[in-house]
Amino acid sequence: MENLKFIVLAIAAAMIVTASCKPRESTDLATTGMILTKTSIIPKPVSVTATGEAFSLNSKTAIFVDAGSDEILRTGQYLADKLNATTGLAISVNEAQAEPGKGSIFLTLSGADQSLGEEGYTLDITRQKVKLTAVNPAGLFRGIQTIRQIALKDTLSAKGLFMIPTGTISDKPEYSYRSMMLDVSRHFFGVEDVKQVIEYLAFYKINTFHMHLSDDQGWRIEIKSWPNLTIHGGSTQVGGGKGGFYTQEQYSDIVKFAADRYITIVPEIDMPGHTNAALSSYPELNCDGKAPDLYTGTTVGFSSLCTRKEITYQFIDDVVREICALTPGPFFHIGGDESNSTKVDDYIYFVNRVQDIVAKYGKRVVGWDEIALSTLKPNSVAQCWANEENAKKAIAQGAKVLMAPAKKTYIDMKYDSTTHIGLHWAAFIEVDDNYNWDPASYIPGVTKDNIIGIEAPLWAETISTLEDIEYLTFPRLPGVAEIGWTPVSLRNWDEYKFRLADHARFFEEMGINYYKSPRVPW
Ligand code: IFG
Repeated sequence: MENLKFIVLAIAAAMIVTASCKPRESTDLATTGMILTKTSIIPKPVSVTATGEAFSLNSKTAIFVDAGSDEILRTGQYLADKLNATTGLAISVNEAQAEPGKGSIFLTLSGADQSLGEEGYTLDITRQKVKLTAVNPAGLFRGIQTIRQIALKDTLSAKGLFMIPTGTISDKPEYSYRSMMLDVSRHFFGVEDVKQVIEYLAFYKINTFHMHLSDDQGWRIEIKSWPNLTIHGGSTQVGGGKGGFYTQEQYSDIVKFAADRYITIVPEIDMPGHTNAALSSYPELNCDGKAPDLYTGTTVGFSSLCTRKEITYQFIDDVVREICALTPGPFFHIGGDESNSTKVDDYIYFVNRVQDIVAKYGKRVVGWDEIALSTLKPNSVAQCWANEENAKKAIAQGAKVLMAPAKKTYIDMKYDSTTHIGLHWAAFIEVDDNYNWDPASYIPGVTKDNIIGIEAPLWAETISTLEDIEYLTFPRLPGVAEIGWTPVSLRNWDEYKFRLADHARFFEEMGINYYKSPRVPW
C-alpha cells in the first residue's frame, strides 16, 4: 500500500509540474506550473537551457557511475553523501553495467564534449534521469556542485520528494587557477578548520588553496632537517597565543583531502622578508649570528634572511625539498613581498637563486608581484596584489599574472567601518565592490591571455576562529569564484545579487557565520 501511495504521489508531483516543453534560454533552471522551483547556480554556468519540467529525486533514486574506476566511484559517493545529508534520503551508488534507466543520476566520462576541457561538464536533466558527462573526473566533480545547488528542498520535500528542474547545462571555467589563500601564520588554524574551508571552496568550484605557511609571527609546517622552525618558530602567534603547526603527516592529510575535491594545494614559504619566525629559530640564519626574539605584533617589513650567506640557501633547499616532496601540485609560492629590510640588489640576487631551487624540485614559481624585479623563470607566476607596474614587468618577461588586487580581492578587508574584524588599509570592500570588476581589464596592458586566474587572500592578523574566517569569507567568496569561472559577458551585479541572496539557504544549511550585507536582497 505504501508503495502505491508513493507512486501516486510521485506521479502527482510530476503532473503538477506542467511541461512547457519549449526550451527557453534562461540564466537558471526553473520548473513552471504549480511548483515554482527556480535555481540560483553560483558560479553561473556558461549555458543553461531550461525545459520547465522536473526530475523527482526521491527514495527510488540511485546514482550510477562508469564501471571500473575507483576515482569515479568515490566521486559518486561524494554526491550521494551530500544529497543524503540534505534530503534525508539514502541514495546508493552503483557501477553502471549499461546505460542506467529511469530515476537514475548517471555520472560518466563517455560521450563527453571535449571542447569543455579539464573541468567542464554537461548536465542533461529530464523527467526520467539526470546525466552528468565530463572529460575528466574533475569535471564530474565540478558538475556535482551544480547538482547540489539545484536539488532543492521545496514544498514536497517533507514527503521525501525533491524536484530538480529539467534542462541542459553546458559549462566550463574561464580561468584555470581559481583560488583562496589562508594565512595560517599570523594566527594558526588547525587541520579541521582548514578542511572545513576546503569543503566550502569545493561547493563554489574553486580549484586551488594557497596556504601562507610562514611569516614573522609563526612557522607552521614541520621541516625535519630544521626542527626548531616549528618547535620554537611555531610556538606563538599574533597576540602571544600558543600558535601551532602542521606535522608533515597532517600537511599530507590536508593535501589528500583537497585532492579528493580536485583542489590543488599551493604552499607558500614567504621570503626573504616576513621571516622573523625562522630567524628566531636559528641564530646562524641571521647576518649577525644573533637570533631575534619571537614576534607577536602585526607590523611588516622588518625582517630579512641573510641573502649573502651560503647557509641561507642550504636552509631554503632543505625547506623547499621537504615541502615539494609532500606537494603533488605544480606550484611553490616563494612569497617575496614587503622585503623592506633587504637591499634591492640583494633581493634580486636572492629571488633569482630561490627560483633555481624551486625549479630544481620540479615546481613552478609563484610569488607576490615584487618578484618581477628579478629575472623570472618563463613559467613563473607573479601574484598582483599592490603594484600594477610589477604585473607589467612580469608579463614583459613572459610570466603569467595571478590577479589578487588588494582593493578588490583581499577578504581580510572590513566590509565597512562597522565590521568588527579585518583591516582596511587597502579599502573597505563590500560584496558589490568585490564582485564588480573584471581581471582582464583591471590593469591597462594586462589582458586575459596574461592572466592565469584569480585569488582571494585572507590574512589573519585580526582573526583567530573558523567563525571569523567565515564572516570575512562569506558572502564575498562566491563572487570571486564566479569571476574566476563565468565569462564577464554573463556577469552583472544586479542579476548576481539575487542569486547570491538565494544562497543564504546553503550558508545556513552549512552553518556558515556569514555577513548579511545590506547590499544583498536576502
Ligand atoms: N600585506 C602583507 C600581508 C598582510 C596584508 C594584510 C601582502 C602580500 C598586508 N603582504 O599582502 O602579509 O599583512 O592585509
